[in-house]
Amino acid sequence: MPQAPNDLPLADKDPEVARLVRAEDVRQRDTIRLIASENYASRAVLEATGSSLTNKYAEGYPRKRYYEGMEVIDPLEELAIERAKRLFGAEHANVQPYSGSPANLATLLALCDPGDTILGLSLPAGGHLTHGWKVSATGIYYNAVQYGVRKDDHRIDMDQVRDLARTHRPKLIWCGHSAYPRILDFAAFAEIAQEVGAYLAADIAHIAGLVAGGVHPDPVPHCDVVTSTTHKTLRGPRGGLILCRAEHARAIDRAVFPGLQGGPHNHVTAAKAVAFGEALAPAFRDYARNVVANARALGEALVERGYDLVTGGTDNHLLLVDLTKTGISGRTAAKALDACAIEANGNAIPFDPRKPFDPSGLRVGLAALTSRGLATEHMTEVANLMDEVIRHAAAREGGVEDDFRDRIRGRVREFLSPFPAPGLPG
Ligand code: DSN
Repeated sequence: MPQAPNDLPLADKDPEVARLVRAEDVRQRDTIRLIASENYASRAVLEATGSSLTNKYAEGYPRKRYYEGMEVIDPLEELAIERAKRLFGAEHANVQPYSGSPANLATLLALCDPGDTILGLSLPAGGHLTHGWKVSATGIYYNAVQYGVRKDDHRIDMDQVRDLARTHRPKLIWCGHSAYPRILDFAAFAEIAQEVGAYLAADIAHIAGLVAGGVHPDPVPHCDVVTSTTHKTLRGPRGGLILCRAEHARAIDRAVFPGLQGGPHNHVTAAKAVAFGEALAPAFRDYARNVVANARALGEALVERGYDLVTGGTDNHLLLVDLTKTGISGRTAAKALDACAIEANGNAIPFDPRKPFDPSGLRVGLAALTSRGLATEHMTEVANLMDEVIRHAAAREGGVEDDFRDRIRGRVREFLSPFPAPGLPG
């Protein structure tokens, strides 16, 4: 058969990009990846993401499109919707959001008018930009009021949520977070929302895999809308998802398209369907349980080595380490760890006296390492490696000596070698 034009493999067509992609494969393989919002998607998810579906336009919804050629795209999107509804027990699912931030903006577009009051967890307390933080569109176009955590135990202050809701009568209340290590009490949020006549929206981007795996309380029965990304603990492709009650289905669908987005990313829709299928399998429940067990075990190992954890520990997949006592910031620690092939991010802690770009905390998540098969007994070595690097950097004003860096990188490579990284070439 003659070869189609433009049909060369990446390595031949564009060796420069191919080299960088391969370098990232190797980096992900040889790094202790602890960024709480990241994971390793399966080979099947990566394959669907890299498929011919990227070539197709499909503005609209199944059976109501503005384009032809939908005999594959329609059943595919229907399959993704059906699996998402089954996975979360939701009345309606929209699988088209490009990611979590557009999903949150679509929720506001669907349920609020510009200028309406919304109430969400503030960014410095562990919330997300899109829950009304001042520099986000959600804080610019809406009258955003923010709740926080208690000063003494750094847990969400439900009394403050209730007081603010009574005073400001928000149209919508957000619950959800990007850096909060404890379980959310969706029933308590729902009670407050009901009392003040607000919609309740949960952003479960970080914990979707834990909810699907049955190790975090379920927001769906309590919320009008539930938004998520699909690529964090849920372990799918980079993308977003909205679940809602049937009464909001039309408003949500119209907000996503044509309100906010154009054509859905069909290759990502296919990969979402694959990920939802994976999460419906019994093995995913074990995965979710192991993520939480690993986070607890790493937290305990760090506490044994003298570290302070915000709230004292964790109920979910992440830890927020307060590095104040070490004398270096979270950002400096993250940079030193990164030099040594241990990847985490600097993160504000509640009431942080430092600036957001150079905060006091280090956020650490266990979703990715658990996907490689690491278990609680391996967390001692993860804690040892982290501790050695942080102490080394703290003694050198953040600096990392070359021979120390090379030694730790070698240890990390050896430590990870029995745990192949899913989806990556060896
Ligand atoms: N940036 C994501 C995270 O790291 O939590 C949230 O948007």
